[in-house]
Amino acid sequence: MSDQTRTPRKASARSEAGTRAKSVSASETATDDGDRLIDFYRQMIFIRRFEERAARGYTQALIGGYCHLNLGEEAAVVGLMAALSPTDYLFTNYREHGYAITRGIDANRVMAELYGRVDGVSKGWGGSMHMFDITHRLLGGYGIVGGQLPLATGAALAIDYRGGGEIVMCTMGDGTTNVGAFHESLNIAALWNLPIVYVIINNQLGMGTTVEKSSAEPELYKRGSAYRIASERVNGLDPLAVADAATRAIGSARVGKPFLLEVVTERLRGHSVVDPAKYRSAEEVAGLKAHDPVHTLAERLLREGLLDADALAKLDEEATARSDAAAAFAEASALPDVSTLFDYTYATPVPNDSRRLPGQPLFEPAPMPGLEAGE
Ligand SMILES: Cc1ncc(C[n+]2csc(CCOP(=O)(O)OP(=O)(O)O)c2C)c(N)n1
Ligand SMILES: [Mg+2]
Repeated sequence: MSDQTRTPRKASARSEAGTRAKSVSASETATDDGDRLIDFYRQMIFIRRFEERAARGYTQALIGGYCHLNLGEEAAVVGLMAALSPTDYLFTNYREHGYAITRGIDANRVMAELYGRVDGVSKGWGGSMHMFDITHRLLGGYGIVGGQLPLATGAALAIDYRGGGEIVMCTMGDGTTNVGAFHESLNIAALWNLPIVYVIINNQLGMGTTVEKSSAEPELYKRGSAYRIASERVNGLDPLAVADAATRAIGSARVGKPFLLEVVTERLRGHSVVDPAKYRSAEEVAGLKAHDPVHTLAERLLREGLLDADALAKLDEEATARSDAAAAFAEASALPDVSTLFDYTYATPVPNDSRRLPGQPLFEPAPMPGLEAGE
């Protein structure tokens, strides 16, 4: 496919979608910001309580496998999701529970997936890292660091090919910017003017390794310049700032200019629920708590008179009740039947695909030369 055949179709389809942004006066903006902040808080406190409930389910051995939480990243999650249209596509890494919920997937089904039950988003076969829901255009949940990038880039190419007005948002961690697929994907997206926003969720750690120890250029957004991709760094503890930056980034992608957005945030706990994070000092942990985005936003709502203490407590109670209800729903859901283990592995049949069930031998025992059956 040549540039001549692709460019005109893309330009017309996207410029139309890009004009959807509402223009507002300064006074409307102040009121809108208050409403948006309350709404963000409602979503953030829910992610917080949901993730804490998930951690509890893990220690009760009701959740197995890997489990990575969005604790500390709530403002980043809700700000990004607020900017995305329902028809846009989302790819994330394995730290995706908050994205799934905020995208609109029923929290009961998200929790049921963590519990590995049939009512889960991925029918219980995906678990924490592999949520997938085509209705909400969440195209995964990926456990391989950087695995989502080439796929997301391919989805953006598919949109471009069809001439649609949607965009792809692809989130990743800071550690992922050192994987080859990051560079290959950004290069191709820039060359082919793909409608994609790459978002680096910089929680300042890849497992136990800091950005400074792993990245020669720790200001990660600057990596866009190597591919002539516009980029920006934003405070990921402020949901309004994230939403506004994401809106700009998405506007750019809609007109065929890929964007790299770095959202600087923090990870309140270990890499996954089983990591005690002993590599962090007590002072560092205390500092994290002081910047906790959920508490900071609650204080702001109080200070600006947008909510009083009772209203804040009520939102917290609602979030806890919804999380407990999700856990009860998950526990009541059945475990999938083992005969369905391979039903959703591939969309189409694959030659020589092994269908070995747990407990079955790896290979059929080969007949011993010279020995006939029964000898
Ligand atoms: C290709 C590959 N290499 C290594 C791992 C093991 N691993 C899992 S998460 C992780 C760190 C990734 O850090 P980052 O991209 O910052 O994401 P975060 O966990 O902070 O969200 C590593 C090395 C993996 N899953 N895949
Ligand atoms: Mg990280």
